[in-house]
Amino acid sequence: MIVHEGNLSGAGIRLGIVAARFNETVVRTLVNGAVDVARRAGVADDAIELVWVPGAFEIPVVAATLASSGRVDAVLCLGAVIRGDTPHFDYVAGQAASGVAKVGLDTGVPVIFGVLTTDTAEQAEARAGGKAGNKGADAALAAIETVNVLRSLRG
Ligand code: INI
Repeated sequence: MIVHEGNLSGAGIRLGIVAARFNETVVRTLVNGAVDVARRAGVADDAIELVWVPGAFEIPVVAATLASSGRVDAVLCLGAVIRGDTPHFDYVAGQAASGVAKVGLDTGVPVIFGVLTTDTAEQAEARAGGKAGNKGADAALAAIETVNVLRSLRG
């Protein structure tokens, strides 16, 4: 049996991060969690490129530009869409999710969905360094594992 699994070594991996400024306090915590885990996994400091965008709706177009630049091996998309804040929650969250998925499929570069979609600010805070962990840190690990499993598959 041939089994491919990606390891969690970040050495030699270049990461792009697209972060949405909306709900900035929460998103900065996701960014810090992602950068901290990436560095501890061996990603070099100068191999991380961070781009801020206004809101989650703008993430896909910027993720597409980064993914097709040839400068990064994976793109982490970080944001927080909170239902209580907006009547157009479903549009913003839905477009962010489907746009991010499309960029990954169109470019072949792993694009990780680290956008919180929650009913309340408290739920978002719990997932950004609170009781429910840090989804930015989880996104960084998912990026590294996916890059490594793709390298194994692509030879
Ligand atoms: N953007 C977010 O990232 N999170 C939100 O909760 C949010 N709310 O509540 O509206 C939000 N809206 C802005 C949106 O992403 C775009 O920036 C805006 O519509 C301009 O295109």
